[in-house]
Amino acid sequence: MTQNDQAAAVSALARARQTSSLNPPIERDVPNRTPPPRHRVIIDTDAANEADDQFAIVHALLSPTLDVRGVVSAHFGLRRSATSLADSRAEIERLMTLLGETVTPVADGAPTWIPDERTPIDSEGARLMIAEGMAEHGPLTIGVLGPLSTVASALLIEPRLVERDVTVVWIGGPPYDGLLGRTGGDAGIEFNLSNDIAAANVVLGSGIRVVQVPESTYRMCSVGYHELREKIGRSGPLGQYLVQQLVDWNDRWNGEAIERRSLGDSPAVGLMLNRGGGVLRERPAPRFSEDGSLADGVPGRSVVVVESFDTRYLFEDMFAKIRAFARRS
Ligand SMILES: [Ca+2]
Repeated sequence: MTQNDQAAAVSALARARQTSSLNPPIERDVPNRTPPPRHRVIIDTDAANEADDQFAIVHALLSPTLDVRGVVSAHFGLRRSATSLADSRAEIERLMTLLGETVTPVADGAPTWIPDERTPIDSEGARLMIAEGMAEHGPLTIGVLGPLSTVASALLIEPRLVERDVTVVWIGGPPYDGLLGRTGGDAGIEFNLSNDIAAANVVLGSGIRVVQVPESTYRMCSVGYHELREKIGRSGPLGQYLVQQLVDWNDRWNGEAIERRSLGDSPAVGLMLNRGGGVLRERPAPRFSEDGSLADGVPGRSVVVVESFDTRYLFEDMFAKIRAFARRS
């Protein structure tokens, strides 16, 4: 067989494979007749808890393929503030002002943790989640950057949400498989979990689709002061605010010299923009014990755990959008 004969045989084989029953055309092989709809999302955020929610909120609101149906304020317990829900609301509104954003609804979520696993706290934010989740408008993703109090309340008020095409992306929970937490456990329960363990058990046991970004993954999102200043430090009032509030937070709360922070809430927005950017593993959904440790969950329930995320894409996309916003402002 000559080289030409070999090439022809390989080409014929490739064509045969493409048209065989093993590789038939699928829905995606048909060209778009109309532009695909934007992704419907809700951001649920304890925005004033520290300095990373701000970046995720801004990233979502500057992303043209995301249809942000609302931003819901969340509490962050009592450890750093007695008015955490109001603090989060004020921080969201500060960002909305910097963005010149007047259309996206802002709603208060649950002001504290739920009393137990059967008792919701009604709120404007829970009602927004129910209305959007029950609407006949296609998939909805709720990105939760703090405790699960409001989502759990929405599920307890309207259990039919689990039958809808709703995905909860949650930033929180301890590492799996014996991996150590941030300080090897000295810091206590993972922060977002600690602010409502009952709510986490409600949501993971409910049957709603959950994509979880545990601490071992969200810690891998650090940015340094120098990088932030180079990338967005001169990007108008919004860029300046994002950098300065992060430095200020570290100065106020960090007990050791530091020049970086993990933007750990950002993977939730990354997963909305690029689900394929995560390394995912489906595993049985756990329950969380009172001390925050992992225990066996409801049989048959599963959770998709994000084990790593494409942070090069995530942060370059965010920086570019903030710079572009500054140029057109
Ligand atoms: Ca947060």
